[in-house]
Amino acid sequence: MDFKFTEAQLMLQNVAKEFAEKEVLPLADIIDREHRYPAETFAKMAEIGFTGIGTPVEYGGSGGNDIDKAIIVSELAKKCASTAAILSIHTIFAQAILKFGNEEQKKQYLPLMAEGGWLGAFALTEPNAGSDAAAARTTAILDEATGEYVLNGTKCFISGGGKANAIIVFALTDPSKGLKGMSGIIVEKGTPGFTIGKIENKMGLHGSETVELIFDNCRVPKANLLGKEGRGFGMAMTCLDGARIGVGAQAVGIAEGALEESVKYMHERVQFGKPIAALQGVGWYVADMATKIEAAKWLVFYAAWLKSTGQNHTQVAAMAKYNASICAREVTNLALQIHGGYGYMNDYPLERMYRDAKITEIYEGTSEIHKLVISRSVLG
Ligand code: COS
Repeated sequence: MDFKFTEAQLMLQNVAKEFAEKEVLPLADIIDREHRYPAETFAKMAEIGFTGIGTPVEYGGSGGNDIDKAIIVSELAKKCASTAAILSIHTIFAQAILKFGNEEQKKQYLPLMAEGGWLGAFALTEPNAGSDAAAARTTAILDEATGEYVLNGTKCFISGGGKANAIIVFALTDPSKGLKGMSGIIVEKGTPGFTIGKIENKMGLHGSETVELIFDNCRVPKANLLGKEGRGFGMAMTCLDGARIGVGAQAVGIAEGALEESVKYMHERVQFGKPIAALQGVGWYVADMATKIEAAKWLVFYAAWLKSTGQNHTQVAAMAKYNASICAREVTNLALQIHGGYGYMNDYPLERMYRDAKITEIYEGTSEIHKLVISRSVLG
């Protein structure tokens, strides 16, 4: 067993830490208050190679694996959960193309996504198909005459969907077969018949836009089919297994950021004639926070290690995300409590962290879905 990051991973962590401090933190409150997508930060993440993390160098990427990705995402999330989410979700597109795409699709999309000119997204959820993803009803019927899929339906709660240049949309190419008739189709921004609907007004993660996607006789070439027809549901689940590690890393980062803020505050804030760090009761909060974070962190990195070494990671990824998201909620709650009235005001970043933490228990699968995945796996 070896619980140490390699030299290269430690260097990457330092680069990510510096980037988060210098480029991400100054915008964190601004994008939160203005509900604004940080395009300039995304461009800088492209320059530094973060947008190509996990994509092989031969396709324009930076190489690296899921451990590297988790390192970057958690460092970004310490300062700004929105920025971490944008990167994490963007990389799902490339991961799906890498795993299921053909050579033309890899050559066409991976360099664009890795070099950061293009943003990617992933669309599975529908108004009546959230946790029950198999209930999705968007269709993509092949028009044999033109060799195009014709998409009809609505996807909702799609992170980054409004800004994405290309999206993997899961739709029924054979509705009579239910989930066995679902396929992944690549839809590019600007395709006639594809429009952005409602832009959601959310509790947190304001820098990461969440939108509705509307497909109204939207025609895409047959060549945009990802993998084989009818394999879409399994592909979506595989992608979500990876995405859940990303959310886990994001949750760990949010919690670590909240602990850092709390430690700083506890040394500065004087009550009853001494810094509150000297008060045993408050110190116990810190003990709880640090313990929860340590446990959550290593479960996330265990899941990332399983994935990056090609092992089955469905159960551990679900455990890692389930546990880390509880950790993020509980730790940000304690951090806010430590800050007292100041924590409730938006002069301090705690109220943003608290709001941002909550989504980690919901998106890329709710905690209840993870318990379902874990229990099915344990029970056999
Ligand atoms: N990896 C690969 N394939 C998987 C898989 C995984 N992790 N999980 C399930 N599958 C496959 C199964 O093997 C099965 O295929 P076969 O019929 O060929 O055996 C198929 O998918 C159906 O699996 P299952 O019967 O488990 O499907 P359910 O309808 O019971 O749903 C859950 C499974 C609930 C786990 C799924 O719907 C889910 O993850 N829901 C949450 C969705 C979500 O996270 N959304 C977030 C937003 S995405 S924009």
